[in-house]
Amino acid sequence: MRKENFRNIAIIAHVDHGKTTLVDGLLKQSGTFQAHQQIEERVMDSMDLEKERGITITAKNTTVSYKNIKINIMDTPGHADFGGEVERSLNLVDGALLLVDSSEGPLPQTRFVLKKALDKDLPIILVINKIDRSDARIEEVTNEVYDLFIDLDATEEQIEFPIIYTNAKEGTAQYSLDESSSNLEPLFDSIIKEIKGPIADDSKEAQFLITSLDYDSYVGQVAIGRLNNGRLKINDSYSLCSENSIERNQKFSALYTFEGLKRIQVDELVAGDIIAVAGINGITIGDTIANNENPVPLPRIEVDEPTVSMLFYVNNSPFAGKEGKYLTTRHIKERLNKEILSNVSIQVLETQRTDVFEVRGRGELQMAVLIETMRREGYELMVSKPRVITKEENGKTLEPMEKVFLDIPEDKVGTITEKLSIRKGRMTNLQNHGSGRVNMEFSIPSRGLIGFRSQFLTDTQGAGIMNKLFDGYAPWFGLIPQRNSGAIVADRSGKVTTYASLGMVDRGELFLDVGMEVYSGMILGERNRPEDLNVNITKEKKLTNMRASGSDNTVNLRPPKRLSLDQSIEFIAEDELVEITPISIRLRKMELDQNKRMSARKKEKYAG
Ligand SMILES: Nc1nc2c(ncn2[C@@H]2O[C@H](COP(=O)(O)OP(=O)(O)OP(=O)(O)O)[C@@H](O)[C@H]2O)c(=O)[nH]1
Ligand SMILES: [Mg+2]
Repeated sequence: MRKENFRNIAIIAHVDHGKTTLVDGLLKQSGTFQAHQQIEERVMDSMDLEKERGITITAKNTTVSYKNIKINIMDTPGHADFGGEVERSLNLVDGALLLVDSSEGPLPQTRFVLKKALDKDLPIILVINKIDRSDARIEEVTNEVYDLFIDLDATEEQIEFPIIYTNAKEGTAQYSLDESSSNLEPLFDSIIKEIKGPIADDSKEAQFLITSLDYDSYVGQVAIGRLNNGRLKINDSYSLCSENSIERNQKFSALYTFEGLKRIQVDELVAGDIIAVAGINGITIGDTIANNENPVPLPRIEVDEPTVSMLFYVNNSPFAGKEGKYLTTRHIKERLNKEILSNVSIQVLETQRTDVFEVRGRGELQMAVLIETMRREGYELMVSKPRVITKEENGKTLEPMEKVFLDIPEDKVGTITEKLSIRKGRMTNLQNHGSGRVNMEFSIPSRGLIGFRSQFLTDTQGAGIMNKLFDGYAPWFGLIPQRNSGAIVADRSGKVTTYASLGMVDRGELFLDVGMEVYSGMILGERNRPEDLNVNITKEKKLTNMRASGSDNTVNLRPPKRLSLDQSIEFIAEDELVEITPISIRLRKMELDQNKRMSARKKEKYAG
């Protein structure tokens, strides 16, 4: 039975193609807000980190009403590291809007999300967005999308997708390019016409698949998902079907349906809707809430496996505990366990050491977001350099591969090709459009890309665009040289002095301001040569050494290069750690003792 008074859709695209902006328009034009209400841009990007980084990190649902039909919309992230969010969102919907930027065309993540949608046999509406761009190439981009469908083995039915042209920023949509439009009605109408209502039956036994978890300070944990069948009533009892067990006689403390950005409390929910419930403890994403007597769980949500891993250490640096609230093994363990309840693409493994946890995810950005979230919550921890997750097959070690797509200025081709080939990248395509920019494609072990982004941005002076796509596994490529510079390391604790910093001007680049406290073994900067350099950065100028007065002032101290969390994670080598507290980000050697580091190096040399 189809419920024609509902539509459940997802908006999917490559990063920045305008999904969240389009949702703003849909919300505004469906009368969700009051006339005088001030609405911020990209209102669905509600997390602080989403606002700061200008990207969507978690998929979120909202609801609009059009011609008496309730449209539930999932806004999904476009960055590859958050692909798991797209995968889980597609479980909730009966169709998808595939957004494509009118100039950029389909990019790697367009391919990833479209493949996932086609695998689920979802009908697609192609939305060519940003038609106002002066460099729009709408016809070509449309053809590229057809090619992509064919390349992904879409069925004939799937390929006959409708096309809508939008300017999400202005909130306009049109059926063809030679008409004008002042609103999104053509898009609303296409959603109603092309995407069918959910197949759901109120009279069947209840089945509610949990696809996301939220926390509310009044009611505690809130579970969100689609009520696939049956009704949920506030006074009835239900079963919670977890991965390995079924708990009966569960009662809700509240039931909710969605309206705009709000949750509305109700006493009863109907099948086909996207809903939320509170009051049931111990829920994990993928669980089903079902009939009490005769529970039938739905298939659990499956997402692609993680590809990178990082070790999270309890902070044992000399400054541990000075700045954070939570730092013990128990704190870190509890926090990570909480994360996996609500984040489908992260895994946490114990290690041989009780104070070290292995965290697995889809990429460095996803890891950085988790770490940044933790530090803002008051945690202190240390993390290692990200590593790729290998597989064993027929006694051979395989490592994850990536396709990298670059769009760079012509004169950078040489530098970038050289840098990528050192990292075992192989060029598979090169197109020079004669516009001064060149498109290149490389096949490269994922390992070779760890820490490459900042290098790439420096080499292209910020004018390069890099996208990547997971591309299966290949036999281990052997040693890939990483950072080829050494670190400047503090040989004692104390405060950074101007005098000592001036002495470093020819040695490399410092990361710390004068006056900052350091400890022995802490990394102060990047050396301009291989091999680490241990220095006394706390040295004061001896009065007896004073030459002509004011000689200090003639040499200007360069401002230090303060590394962000992402840059710090990219920078560190295998034997180094990033120490993170709510206030500071410090880099350090794993082994703080200089003598022990020296003897380890010697041993390595003899062994090698
Ligand atoms: N010119 C123009 N800019 C647009 C349009 N739609 C969105 N943008 C801009 O594109 C940028 C990205 O928009 P978002 O809505 O955040 O894109 P997104 O697809 O949600 O990005 P992620 O969620 O991070 O994948 C913003 O600066 C928008 O203002 C459009 O139709 N025309
Ligand atoms: Mg977004």
